[in-house]
Amino acid sequence: MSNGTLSKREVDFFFNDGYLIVPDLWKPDEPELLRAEMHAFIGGVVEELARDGKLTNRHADADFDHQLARIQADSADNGRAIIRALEGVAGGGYTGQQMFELLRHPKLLAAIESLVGPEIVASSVYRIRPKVPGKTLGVVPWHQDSGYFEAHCDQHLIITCWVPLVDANARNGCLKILPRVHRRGVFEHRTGGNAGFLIIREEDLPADAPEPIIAECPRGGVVLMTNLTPHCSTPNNTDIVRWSVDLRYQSAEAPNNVGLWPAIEEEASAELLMACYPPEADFVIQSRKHPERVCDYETFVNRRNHYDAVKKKHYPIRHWKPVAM
Ligand SMILES: O=C(O)CCC(=O)C(=O)O
Repeated sequence: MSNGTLSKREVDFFFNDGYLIVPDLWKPDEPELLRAEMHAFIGGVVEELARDGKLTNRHADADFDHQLARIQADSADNGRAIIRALEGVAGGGYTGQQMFELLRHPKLLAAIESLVGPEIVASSVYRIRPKVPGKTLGVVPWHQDSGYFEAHCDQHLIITCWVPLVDANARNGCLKILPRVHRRGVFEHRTGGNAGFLIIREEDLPADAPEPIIAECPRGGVVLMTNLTPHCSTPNNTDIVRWSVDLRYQSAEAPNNVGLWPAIEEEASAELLMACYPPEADFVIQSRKHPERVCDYETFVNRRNHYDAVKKKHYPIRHWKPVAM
């Protein structure tokens, strides 16, 4: 098994097609630590719900893939409460140690280094996506990640690493990717897509685009995409939760807010608004030039919590029109 460094062929494919599926970055059971940690976290939330009299069947015998699905089937409110606890208010709340271990996993960083070089900044814009069976909540419409980022970052490469924690396939709602259109800039996005996500309407996607790729990826693999690669995700028609996390990285030369600790009550400063996604904290995750700047777990948690407190203030990102217009 490789150390994660991508071959020239893989790098060329990524830059040509705007994505790359590495089906075997890890051994299939390597994401087990994060799965186990999140399963324990869910167990804690389930206990709280039971204590508050909101839940009687904890489905404690169910494994990580099934427990949330069964609780959700009993009560959508309880399912939502668990997802909210995991995701936090803005989507990326979970800061367990294993989340950080994944973010700084040497194989993942070796793959990222192949694309952006050795000085790597990780973004707090990472998301846990528990797509529960039969619900439309986790079905994400067509978008480019740059639709969510500041326009001054459109020219910079921000890598999305989509890491499935189950074997992700068309039945349980893997990603769909539009290849080879990532050099055509940011397409028109609209607000008010499914579940509040941004959407690129079909008519705003390039008519001459190739057929979308069904980006199936086994557990242990990763799907890499650029910030300009249009993608969406499909419904989960199975009885398991389609667990995944998506992580984002960029070269330290791309705009970021590393080292900034904005005052909680402060209006967003110009310096802070230089980041590609100012509401959330960036941090150095690998540096050969300045190893002393590499973030440790404690700083990671502190930065995340700090920005959580600040980001409730307004940070204008981009002003897209509503979908109905
Ligand atoms: O996991 C999904 O279903 C969607 C993920 C996504 O759109 C993203 O990572 O940008």
